Amino acid sequence: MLSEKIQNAINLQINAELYSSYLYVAMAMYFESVDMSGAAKWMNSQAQEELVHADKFMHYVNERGGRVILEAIEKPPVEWKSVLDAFEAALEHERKVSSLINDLVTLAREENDHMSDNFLQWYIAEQVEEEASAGEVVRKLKLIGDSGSGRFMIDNELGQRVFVPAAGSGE
Ligand code: OFO
Repeated sequence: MLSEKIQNAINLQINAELYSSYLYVAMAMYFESVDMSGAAKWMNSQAQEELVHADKFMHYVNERGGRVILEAIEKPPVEWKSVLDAFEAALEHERKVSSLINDLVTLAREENDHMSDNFLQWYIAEQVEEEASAGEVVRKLKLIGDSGSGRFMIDNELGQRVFVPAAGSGE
């Protein structure tokens, strides 16, 4: 059985994951508005991953005899200054999520909840990838600068991304 403290904290994290998805859909729509359909596809895949993150937490709460409580999801921004600006915001957001996951692990340890601690390790590993993949796009976008052909090429590359649920997700 989950303690109320852990249950409440995970419910907040479910909201954060759903917001991540909402934010990335908003970014994908911005990319479409500036004719970057590859970047939009990349970000839509990211948005789907976030739904998997939320879903995995929801299943866990239920498995441990807790109750999922869904709160309102905050409205994401509509516009960014540039594609680079949006990806930098995505990277910043992932860093924030990593810190939230770290706090959850700390709480699980304080509560002596080894099951939650073990469960959360999947997210710890996932955040390493999440930060790395957003960071890689930021670096590439900085390299191409204002180059139109560079922008065309990176959009093509980003458009290759296909959503594949990570191993162990959706349990
Ligand atoms: Fe992007 O990792 Fe979940 O929120």
